[in-house]
Amino acid sequence: MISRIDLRGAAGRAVLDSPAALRDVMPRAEFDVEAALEKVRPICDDVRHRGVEALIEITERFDGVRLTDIRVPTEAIDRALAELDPKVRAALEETIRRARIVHRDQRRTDVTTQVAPGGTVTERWLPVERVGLYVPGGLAVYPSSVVMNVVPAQEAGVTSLAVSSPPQSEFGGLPHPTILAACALLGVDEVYAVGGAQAIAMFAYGAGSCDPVNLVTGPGNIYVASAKRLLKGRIGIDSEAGPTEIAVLADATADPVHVASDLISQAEHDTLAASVLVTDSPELADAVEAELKAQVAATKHVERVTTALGGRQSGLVLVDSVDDGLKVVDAYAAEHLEIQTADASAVAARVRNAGAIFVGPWAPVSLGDYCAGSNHVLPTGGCACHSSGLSVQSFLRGIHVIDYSESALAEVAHHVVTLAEAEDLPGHGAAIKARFGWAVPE
Ligand code: HSO
Ligand code: ZN
Repeated sequence: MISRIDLRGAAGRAVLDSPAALRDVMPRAEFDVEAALEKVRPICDDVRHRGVEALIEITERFDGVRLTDIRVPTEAIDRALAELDPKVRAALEETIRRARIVHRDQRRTDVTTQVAPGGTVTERWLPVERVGLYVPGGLAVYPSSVVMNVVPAQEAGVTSLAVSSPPQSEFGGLPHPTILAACALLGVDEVYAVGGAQAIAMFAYGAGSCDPVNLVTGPGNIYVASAKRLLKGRIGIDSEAGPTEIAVLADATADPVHVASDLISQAEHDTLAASVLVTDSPELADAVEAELKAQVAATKHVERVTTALGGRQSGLVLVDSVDDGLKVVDAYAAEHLEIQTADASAVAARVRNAGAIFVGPWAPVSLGDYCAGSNHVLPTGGCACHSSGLSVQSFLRGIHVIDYSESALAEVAHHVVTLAEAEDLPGHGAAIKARFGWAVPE
């Protein structure tokens, strides 16, 4: 059911030595955000022009719920917390506690650099003023994702924070109660019962009681990703999150039972989820394949997992050595990368591209999804080559503050004028000369 890619021997070497060939050979899901734009554009335009009225109509069409108000009443949020299973509450509180201590340490301090006597540049860090956090519904009702979005925003100092999540008919047209309960635990009381592309448009343009936001974060389906692409610029976005991915780099020391269960753990999210094992041990590959068969048969979401593991995005990749395996995982740039090899820390230290790295047998991705303290909103689709997961930094802006005295400007004035002339922009030079009686100080 899971395909194999053999990169051993001379033929494999040719692929491994060419980053482009390696990228082509690695499995990846089709996630065509561009193709969804045509469906999403009229929805966003409608919300822009007709606001709440459009939101109510679109929500009725897509979610089968006729909203009386887009905003979730405070009493409903409080009730969801009161009715939350105490065990789930305790687990969420621990998730929040751990996420807070990690994200608090990510805060930035302003840095002032003395460039010359009397001349300084300061990078001043300020939180984004207003943020919209999207929380999906449907297959993916994840209160843990509420924590992963809200905690870094709060630790960054964001003071205006709204959450939106689709209404569910079986919960009286409100977002899922565990989502509301998580909001209550985090002290978020501005929640909207709006989902999909229309929620992103509501955040971008504002509608009714929802003021426009500056930044939208949070995962979602292809329509949410597409709306983020469309509205980027008007709003900031975190990323266009695609289906989840796990890559495991393992050698003969890895336990096939653990490797198989970790591969299944992420395949459980989505039929498009990717589970990739990279190993230099054919014996491990065989044992993992056998384990997958046994464990998949017993797993709850058997159809979803079977489709994900059998999809072109998943596979077992055979290499000659862990060094070659590192080339493969770097080319793949997985959202989650587990290192299950001898001396896992040393191998992990050599990885260049991954959203998050899970080191050794006791740090499975499931731990990071919930209780490691790290963030689980991570770059997918190879974006780990250029992007990071959600963190406090995602909610900050660094403003450069330039403060020069007269003598500090005088010292460098002739260089500014020279460069302005070289770029045929004499007006730039004139702005300097005007300050010194039109004679540039030598
Ligand atoms: N693995 C998902 C996050 C998640 N897992 C939420 C469970 N709940 C993407 O990182
Ligand atoms: Zn997960």
